[in-house]
Amino acid sequence: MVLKVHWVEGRRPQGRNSLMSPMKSTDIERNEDLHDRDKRQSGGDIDVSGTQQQHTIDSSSCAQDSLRGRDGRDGRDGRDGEIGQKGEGEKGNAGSPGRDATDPGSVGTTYFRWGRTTCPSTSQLIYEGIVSGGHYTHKGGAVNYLCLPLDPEDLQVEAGTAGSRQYLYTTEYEINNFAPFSHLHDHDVPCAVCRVTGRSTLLMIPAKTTCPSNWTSEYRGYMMTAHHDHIHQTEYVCVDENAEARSGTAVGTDGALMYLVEATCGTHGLPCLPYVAGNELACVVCTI
Ligand SMILES: [Ca+2]
Repeated sequence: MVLKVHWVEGRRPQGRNSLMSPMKSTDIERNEDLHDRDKRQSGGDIDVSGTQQQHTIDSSSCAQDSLRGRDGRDGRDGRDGEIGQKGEGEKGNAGSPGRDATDPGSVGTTYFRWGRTTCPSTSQLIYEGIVSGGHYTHKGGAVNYLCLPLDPEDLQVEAGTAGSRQYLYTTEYEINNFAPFSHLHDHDVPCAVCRVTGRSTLLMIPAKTTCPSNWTSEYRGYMMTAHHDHIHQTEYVCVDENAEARSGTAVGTDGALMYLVEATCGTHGLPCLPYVAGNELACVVCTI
């Protein structure tokens, strides 16, 4: 018996033994039907030209070589896909304008001018105030002097003295044997808060009356702080050389106090020359 098998050229099986792959009886019958139909239409066997070809296989040899072919190798990886389209998110809000470095109002700093109610021409007054601090006989509390405004405001208050508090007092100059400040003795100390624009770096230099080159001298004066033998400590501040006394205030009531500062030299002291024992230290406040 001779079987005639058809296949579509584009589907031709691969592998040497693929032609000999076992065929189901239904496939053989379908192919016989197709061949009979084609033969009826063409009047004979189909021409090998075109998209279909006709092959003749001896069924005895097919049965002999009907072993299953070897498995094919895995196919190669597919090519990378094309880059996707750019996403469409909402545009962010515009940023705030940058600061103009040439605008003198864009940078600045502030400082306390101790002993004065006004600011020098190099700065602007924010407010004038009262120098305040802890009582010179009190052991605790903070060391810094405060520049309290003349028009204080409160949040909630508990009327009366509660005991578990720090107490603030006005500050008096304590001046002995020092001519430039002799008129200030036992008077209250004022202060001013000054704003600098166009210069943002501030430095108080002790034992100097001049600023480094290119810096602006805001004011100069004398170093003052608490008495060396008092139990309450304070900070060093630079009191203006033309310090004023707060007018209309009580004199000699003590409270917080301010004393000038002398240098020492020799054993445990500062280096003698340039420093001189007994000389009152000056100071300068500089900005750039
Ligand atoms: Ca002295």
